[in-house]
Order: sequence, then structure tokens, then C-alpha cells
Amino acid sequence: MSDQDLQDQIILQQLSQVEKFSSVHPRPDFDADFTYGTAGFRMRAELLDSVVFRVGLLATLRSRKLDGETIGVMITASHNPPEDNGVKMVDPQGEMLEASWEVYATRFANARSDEDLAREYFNVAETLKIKLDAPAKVAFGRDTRASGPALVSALKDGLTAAGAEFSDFHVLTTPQLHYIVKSINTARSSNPYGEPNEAGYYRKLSSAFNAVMQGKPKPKLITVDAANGVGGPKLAELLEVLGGDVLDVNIINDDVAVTDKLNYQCGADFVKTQQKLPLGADPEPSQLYASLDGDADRIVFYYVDEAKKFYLLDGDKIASLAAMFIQELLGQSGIEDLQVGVVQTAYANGSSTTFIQDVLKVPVTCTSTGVKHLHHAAQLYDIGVYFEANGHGTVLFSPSTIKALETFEASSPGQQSAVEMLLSLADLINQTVGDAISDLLLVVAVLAHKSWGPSEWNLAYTDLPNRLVRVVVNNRFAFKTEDAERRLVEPQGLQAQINDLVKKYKFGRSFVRASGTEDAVRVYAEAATRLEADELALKVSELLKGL
Ligand code: G16
Repeated sequence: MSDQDLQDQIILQQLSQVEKFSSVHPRPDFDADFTYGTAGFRMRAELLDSVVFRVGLLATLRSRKLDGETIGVMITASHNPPEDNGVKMVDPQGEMLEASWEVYATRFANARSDEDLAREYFNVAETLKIKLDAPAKVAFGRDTRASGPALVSALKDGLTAAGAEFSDFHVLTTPQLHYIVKSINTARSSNPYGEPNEAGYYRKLSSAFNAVMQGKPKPKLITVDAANGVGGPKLAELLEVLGGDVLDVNIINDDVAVTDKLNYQCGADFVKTQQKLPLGADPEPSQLYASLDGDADRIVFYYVDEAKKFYLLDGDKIASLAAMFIQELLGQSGIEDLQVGVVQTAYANGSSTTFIQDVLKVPVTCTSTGVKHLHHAAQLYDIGVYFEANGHGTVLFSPSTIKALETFEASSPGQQSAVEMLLSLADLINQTVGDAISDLLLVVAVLAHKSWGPSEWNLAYTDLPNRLVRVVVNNRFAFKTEDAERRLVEPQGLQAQINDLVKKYKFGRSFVRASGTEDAVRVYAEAATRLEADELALKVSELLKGL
């Protein structure tokens, strides 16, 4: 048989496998199109079977295209309610799927029949010159949602149909999967990221945390609300590896057995949007509190004062704290040519941006919502700090920065210890994606070094009062934006109405954008006082009635 005949035979066999398996995972009756949104496909779990199956096909093609590097697939709907689920792909270095492939994901998900799907599969392979007999490897995990196991079966069918080799990492936080994917793909390099398993993740974090905390007293008790999601048991596992002498954490909302409790009146999204304590948190003045989201890739902090007044320390506060500490260390190290930058979105509080730019003298870039956008912008700095206000973020140290730090010849013990601290931070902070557990350790460590409690941290700058509202509309896809989502282009005329409202408020700012993870639009407003911020958010929300 000629090479060509062999190739043709492989193609035919694989297409028939795709069609056969696809018939067990038919596309549901669903009027709208599926879209690969802010963080992959996300919707009610009962609609996702075919989508997840098809992601299995695409992940296989992506791995083949990248010479058999391992691709990750995470089944989670993060902050969404328990009845939702979702799926997203992870690229070989632990980053979000390359944007140009989102189009293929969307096309696969929307193919109407098994034959159409096989055709799309063939077309992508043809267009991208992917050999269908090339090796492919996929690693996957899921959160604690009840719908997870069935979706894993659909995924396995997709991977089997396309002929991938796969590893099931079972229940993981999203950042753990990102860590594992990068670790697998760098295992044979001169610079492996870590051991490619959960135990390796815990060991890496705990040894970096111990290095960063050397000589510092044990921090005060921290209460962590785990949103009744996967972060609870995983944080408990990390604490066991760390040992009781290092950190006292009281984990609340850690019930993953009753899956309906997930994100219910707790978790990072609840605390950020409601600006109040989650269920089950006893307010002890000046103690540090934190909330994770459902898959532990976001974290927000908070505390109450003597009068039990609530103060939120969100992603903007984390970014400012991290940038401040890193700037100080760079100053102490004597290294002058490393550029720190902060990446935010339109949701960043105006005061945080002013503080970072004017007081810390650190440049700020604004991108669209979605870690995938922030991550790439942060990579343009030597040390890129990126955080969304909702608590999703991390700090990236570029490979050349790590090299510069490793080879730097310090001329004093002070310089030496600053450089060592920066290198330990690079190990402590998840370099692949925002990670609530790693960010928790980062914040605790920085506060310990500055001898700060939560109120000192909060005092660095004062947030402008703000309000984030979720509004259900008839068609969220009718909302189109520009300028990093700060201005609406469509529906026509709406932005002018928002501008008219904003003009009436001191320090007023408001914008509207469609969510990429929920069937709703989000309204953000900030103004000089809490009452005014609430009023502006309400008035802008009223403009959306009937749209
Ligand atoms: C995801 C994304 C985040 C984004 C959030 C909300 O978070 O990873 O970058 O900020 O959705 O996005 P949207 O406003 O478009 O709904 P998570 O934690 O839900 O995966």
C-alpha cells in the first residue's frame, strides 16, 4: 500500500470512529449557538454532553498539531451555580487555549449532525496540516459538580474516537490542572516546572512558602471560605504538607458532599458582588478572611473592624500589594533594568489604577475581561502582575527575568536576600494561571514581611465605592463593546445614555458588557459615595430594560 493509500485509510477509519461515537453524544435541541466564551463553554450541564465530547476531538487535534505535547481539558463552571458546568482547554505551557483555536472549538460544538462534525474534524486537520496518525496526549480533571463524572465519560469518548492517549487526574482545582499540564510538558526540559502530579504541586508550594517565610513569625489565624467547592479539600491537603506549625487556617464552607451548596451564598464571586461576609463566617475584628471560588482559581480577602464594618480586599488590592512588594525587593536588590507592570481590566477600581501608576510608579495596561487576555499582556513585562478585580490573577516572571535573577552577582547580603526572595516568589506564585491557593500564600507572606494586618493593607489606598450588577436581558450577544470593553458600540445610542448619567456623579464611571460565562450582562458603576455608586448602577441597569 502506498503512503498516500495508508493515509487515506487512516483518515477514513478515524472519520468513521468520530461519526460512530458522536451518535452517542448528539447535539441537543438548542436554539442558540454554543460559544467558546471568557473561559470556554459554560451553561446548564444537561446541554454539555456533545460539547464536551467534541472538545475531546479538538484537544486531540491540538496535541497532534503541537507534536504530541500534552493538552489539558478542565471540566468546571467555576463561580456558576451548581446546575451549570463547563469545559475549557489548556495549552502546553499551562496557558489558556490559543485564541485562534476558539473558532474551531465553536465550529465543532455547533456542527448539526455526526456527518457535519466529521467534516469539520477533517477540515481542521486538512487546513492545519495535521497528520491523523500522529501521537496525541490529553490530561484532564474536573471540579466537584454532580454532573462532572458523566461529562468525563463524554470527554473520554471524544478522546477515544480521535485516538488520543489520555490521563484522568480526577478531581482537581483548575490551577492544579494547569500546573500539571505545564509540568508534564517541561518534564524532560532543562527547566522542569514541577512534578506532574498533585503531590508535586503541594510540595512545590509548601517549600516555596517555607523559604519565603523564613524568620517570620507564624501568621494569625486566617479563615478561608472554600465556596463548598474543590478548593476546600485541596487546601486541607496543602496544609497537611505544610505542617501545623507554619499556618493556621480555619476552612469554612468546605462541604463538597452536598453539591447543591456550591457557591451558594459563599465564595469569591458572592463576596465580591454582594460586598458582605459569606454564610458561616463569624466576624472577628481585624482577622484576615478569604473566599475562593468554585474551582479555586480566584480569591478575595476581607475583614471587619471593631464596629463589624466589612472591608473588601479584592483583586485590585492583591495586585497593588504584590506590585508594591516586588518593587521594594527590586529596589533592595539593586537590579535596575527589570520592568514591573500591572495588567487590569475595566473593572479595576479607579483608585487602584491611580495608586499603582502615580504612587508605585508602575505602568498599568488595561485589557478585556478574561484571564486569557490579561495573561498575554502580562507576558510583555519582565515581571507582569495581573489581577482582575474579581480576584483572578497571578504574577508572571519571564524566563529572562529568572535568568537575570539567578545570575545576578549581589554585592551585599541585603541584595542577595532580595534576589533570593524574588526567586522564591516565582516558585510560590503559579506561573500558569491565577491560583487561589497560591495567591493566598503570597498575600500571607507579603503581609508577614510588611508586618501588616488587613487594615494596614487596606489603607494603602481607598477604593472608590463601586457596584457590580448582573442584569438578565433578552439577548446578551446584542451588546458589543470597544476600548477594552469600556464603551458600548451596540445597542446603538445606549452608550450616550450611560454617559449622560455618569456626568451627574462625582468620580462617576460606568460600563456595560455581556458576560462570557453567564447568560446576562454586567453593569459596573463607581462614584464618590456608596449611595451614588449604587444609584448609578441602578439607573444604568434600568436603561437595559426590554433589551
Ligand atoms: C472566568 C474567567 C475570568 C472572568 C470571569 C467572569 O472566571 O476566567 O477571567 O473574569 O469568568 O467573566 P464574565 O464577566 O465574562 O462572565 P471563572 O472564575 O468563572 O472561571
